[in-house]
Amino acid sequence: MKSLDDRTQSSRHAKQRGFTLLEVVVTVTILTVVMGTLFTIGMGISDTAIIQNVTITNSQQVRGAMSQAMRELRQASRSGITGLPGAAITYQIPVDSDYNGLAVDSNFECEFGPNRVIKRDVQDDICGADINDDGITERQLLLVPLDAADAPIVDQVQVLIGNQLLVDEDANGNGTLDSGEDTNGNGVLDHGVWFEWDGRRVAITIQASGTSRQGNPLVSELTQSVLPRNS
Ligand SMILES: [Ca+2]
Ligand SMILES: [Ca+2]
Ligand SMILES: [Ca+2]
Ligand SMILES: [Ca+2]
Repeated sequence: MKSLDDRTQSSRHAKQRGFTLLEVVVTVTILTVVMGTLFTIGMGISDTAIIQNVTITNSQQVRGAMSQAMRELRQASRSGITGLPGAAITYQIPVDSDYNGLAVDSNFECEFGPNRVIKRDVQDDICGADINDDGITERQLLLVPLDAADAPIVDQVQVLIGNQLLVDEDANGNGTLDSGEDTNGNGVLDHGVWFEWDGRRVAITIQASGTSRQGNPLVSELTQSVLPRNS
């Protein structure tokens, strides 16, 4: 026969076991909720970090490319600029053609070198696709110096945007926004790179793009205008 103490102890053990089970259930429930919340917050922070990284990278690429394009076109002779409005610009910059130590001739006229082109690395009537042979075409912006015969000098090609240039939305090349062409959903026909006259200045637009984890397009865009020489 159990003593009073034994019964009390046994009852306490039973209570302890029951309470432990209840604790486990409650703990598991709380942990599930907490883990779910932390996971959601974590995903949110991670998404924000990805968006920030892509946006920062895009805008750095755009600003770098813009700075190089502006530096080139600020030196360019206005009369030699062709291709506007368009996705490629051809121009000449001063060189010392007669080797007198200055980019002017004996009459103090500016001496300009052969044509140079800023363009997407795709095939056109200037050169074939992937002229710098790095496997990247559509999403790369290049500065291509040409020789006196207008042939590209491949080993002098400069990469302005490595692999983030927004793909030209005008897939059918008709100059208008057609069904299915608005890849970034902004209702505007975007070209990735575009040059046009803004009075006597050249307006340059460069757009870089990346994607969020959900595949949404993230585009950084910059438009600046530059006054060429003799304007
Ligand atoms: Ca000279
Ligand atoms: Ca390339
Ligand atoms: Ca179109
Ligand atoms: Ca668009």
